[in-house]
Amino acid sequence: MHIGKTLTNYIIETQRGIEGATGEFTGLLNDIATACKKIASLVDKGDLIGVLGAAGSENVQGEEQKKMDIITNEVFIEALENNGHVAGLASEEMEDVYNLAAGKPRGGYMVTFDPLDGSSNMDVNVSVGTIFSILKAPKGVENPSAEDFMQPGTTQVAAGYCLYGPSSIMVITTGQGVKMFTLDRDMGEFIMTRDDVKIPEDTQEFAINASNSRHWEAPVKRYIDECLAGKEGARGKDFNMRWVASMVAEVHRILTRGGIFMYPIDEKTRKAGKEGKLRLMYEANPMSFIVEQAGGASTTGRERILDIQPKELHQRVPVVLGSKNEVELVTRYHSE
Ligand code: AHM
Ligand code: MG
Repeated sequence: MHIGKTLTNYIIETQRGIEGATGEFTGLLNDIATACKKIASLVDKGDLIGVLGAAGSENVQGEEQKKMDIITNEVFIEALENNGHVAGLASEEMEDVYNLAAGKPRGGYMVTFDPLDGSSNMDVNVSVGTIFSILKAPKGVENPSAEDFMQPGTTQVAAGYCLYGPSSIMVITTGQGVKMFTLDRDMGEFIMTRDDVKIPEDTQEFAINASNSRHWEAPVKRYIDECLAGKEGARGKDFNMRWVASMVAEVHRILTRGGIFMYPIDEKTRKAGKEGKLRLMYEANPMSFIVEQAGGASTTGRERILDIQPKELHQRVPVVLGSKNEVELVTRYHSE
């Protein structure tokens, strides 16, 4: 039987093509894959091992933490902090940068991550995911500060997510297209199942949380109204709608069959003094890198997300991503 290329094989091959590569990056991606396999197993066992439900605490952003938010954050740290591949970590679940304990070996990379995105879906047995972004640590820095993480998305060395759904699927970009690997649980390996993933440029499917519609800004309202008007309206075609409330699942659907995903800024968010719902450093940037590498587009509605100069670790941004022609249309409506 043909096994297919493992994630490990793929990473080693990729590294061979990079002059001066030391194996540190290969090691780091392997550490991340190990963390994701562990999380896949925990997600799978769910209630059997008592990991569902609230933890009774809040994260730095004042959001209720699920037990799994805390557990998966620990899994990620443990998998990454001992092998000398990273200089520091930052996560949705931790207020400050996580510096390694004195004496632990340091590496040249920094990782930002959301260990369990869409975690409110855990309790209802709907898909969740892990998102990560890999940056280079500034030369010679052993204990990076938040300031050292303030690099625009264009500087990401790699980004990816692991979707825990009917299958667990790891999606990775190192800036040379997008690859998908499906976890074979019997082998304990991620196996490449799609090479060079491309998002169709056009779509008839949109995803937005419509319960916020009364707060939307005019360009968003215009775009969605036109989708809803269907064949008889300005767009001349019918649209379908989806909302999973798990960004990883939405982006995965878009990579698979196209679509547009929007979590725009609205009046309510503005009044609350926030710049959006999703976080730049460990949600919007890695997903934008993946989507652009797959031929899609990603903006705030007003500017390309990857060009944003970050100001803080937990900065929020509006997100409009997916099929190129639709994202460009929404962005044009914002400029008009
Ligand atoms: P989280 O990181 O706290 O899980 O929040 C991010 C999630 C995204 O995955 C999803 O797109 C969005 O929040 C859903 O928000 P809403 O509950 O407003 O529909
Ligand atoms: Mg999240």
